[in-house]
Amino acid sequence: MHCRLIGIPLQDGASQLGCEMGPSALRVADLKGALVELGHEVTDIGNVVIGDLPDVSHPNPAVRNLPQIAAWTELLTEVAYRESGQGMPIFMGGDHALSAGTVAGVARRAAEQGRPLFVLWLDAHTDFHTLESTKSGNLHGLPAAYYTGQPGFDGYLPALSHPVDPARVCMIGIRSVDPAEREALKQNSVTVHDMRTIDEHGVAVLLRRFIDEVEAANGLLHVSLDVDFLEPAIAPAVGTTVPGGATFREAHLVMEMLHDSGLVTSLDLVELNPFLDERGRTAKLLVDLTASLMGRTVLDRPTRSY
Ligand SMILES: [Mn+2]
Repeated sequence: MHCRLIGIPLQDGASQLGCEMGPSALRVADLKGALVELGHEVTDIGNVVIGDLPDVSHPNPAVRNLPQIAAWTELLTEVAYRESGQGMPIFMGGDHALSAGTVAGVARRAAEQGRPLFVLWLDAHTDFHTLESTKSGNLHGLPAAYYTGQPGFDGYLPALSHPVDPARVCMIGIRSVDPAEREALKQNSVTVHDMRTIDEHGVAVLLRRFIDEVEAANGLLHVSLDVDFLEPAIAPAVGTTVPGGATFREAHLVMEMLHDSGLVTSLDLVELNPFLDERGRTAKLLVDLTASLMGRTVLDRPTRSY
């Protein structure tokens, strides 16, 4: 596999500063080395940066940093489209607002190949707010609504050429949903597995179902991994911790199953805030999880005939 590492020092979508250091922390934790060790070819294209900001504002006074997020979304849509034609892009965030652009870009690539795009959203939150519904005004809470083509973004964020069918989005790890999001999710057919569902069924059963769907449709699979998907005790470096997250074992199982499926074509690593980390342990965990996704296993499991 040819991996393309893309640094996205975006922090304007989050309430706390620090995510702009995310790409640096992932480099220091040697994401590239971990992938090379697995036999992948790796190109780090460096960080991308936005230029001039558009003159745009929204009537909802809570909305923060809209011109910045509009500029990032436009840039990242182009970057994701371009890089997904070169190999497997790994987007090193940066806060989760970046997925508005990365998913839009890989969706354009998928459409060009005549294949449906599926999105696996590993997160504590559904990030399904619109510009009208957000109360915090932090635009990292909107990307899933944007890339599935929910109303209210026209004239504020770049026009979406290829919205993702909400029925092809699966969210796992959810444990914090605002009422407005709950309503919007109900009206769309997004699959949402909260932590209770994971406890009752086990994450493997839920993920297997989704992987089978992607495979049956000959789809491309984009994985968006938010640090707050994980239990805060093992991944403290995030500004939006919610107790009760995925354990170390659950997270690695998800990544190993995704690797076995051979379906993943692009990856976001988002919300890493190194300012909140403890001696780099969250950055190192993200590198290890990415390595699991890209083929690292503890032991080979040969099939025995006896
Ligand atoms: Mn998120």
